[in-house]
Amino acid sequence: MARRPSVHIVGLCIVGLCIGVTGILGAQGTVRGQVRLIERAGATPAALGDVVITLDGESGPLRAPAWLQKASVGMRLREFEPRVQIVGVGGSVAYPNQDPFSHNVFSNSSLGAFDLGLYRSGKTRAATFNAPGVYAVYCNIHARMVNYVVAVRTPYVTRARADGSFAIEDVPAGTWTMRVWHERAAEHVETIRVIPEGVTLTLALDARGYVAKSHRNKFGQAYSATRADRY
Ligand SMILES: [Cu+2]
Repeated sequence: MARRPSVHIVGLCIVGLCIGVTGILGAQGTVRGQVRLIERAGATPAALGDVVITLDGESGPLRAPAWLQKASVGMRLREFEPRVQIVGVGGSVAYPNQDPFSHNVFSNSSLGAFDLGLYRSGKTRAATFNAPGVYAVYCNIHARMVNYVVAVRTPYVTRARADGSFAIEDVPAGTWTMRVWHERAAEHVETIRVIPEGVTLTLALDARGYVAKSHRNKFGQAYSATRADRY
């Protein structure tokens, strides 16, 4: 009997703590939606899973969480896998060479060019991405190898699912700048308002202007047709 009051006090303290924490965190909602690409008639359909949706705060940059600071993109069968990789600004992407021959990894992006050099099967080198934005990453030997790194300074980021649906959970209520990117379309930028009840969006990216064209090698020249390593 004598202990009962103290149990009540503990209970009140826990309730008070919860109210306090909720007050600090504020209300949150889920941003969900459906994205599609409007493509030219006859175009090979693009992978909707390569669409990246990012929410940037109006009051300045947020901090990307630890789980976005390290990523890995394999090089296998002369392809980068995955083709699109999200990383936090300041974070790094490792490029393990899983092919039985050498690959190079480079980017001539104005956001931060790099060249990891040529390296053999089983070796891994990593690049760091210090500015937000989309970096096109290539191999100097195999022209068909293409990787896009989307560097973000927010934890509120996701790729769309294969069917184009997406969800970003626990977004603090308020105004956000939403960026929707796919390699075939101009970036879609929209201001959205998140409320605790959540937001549902339907988006269409216009990819009708997309033309598949070859990129240059790391020297700014066309890839040669010879089989020799051009390094
Ligand atoms: Cu290669």
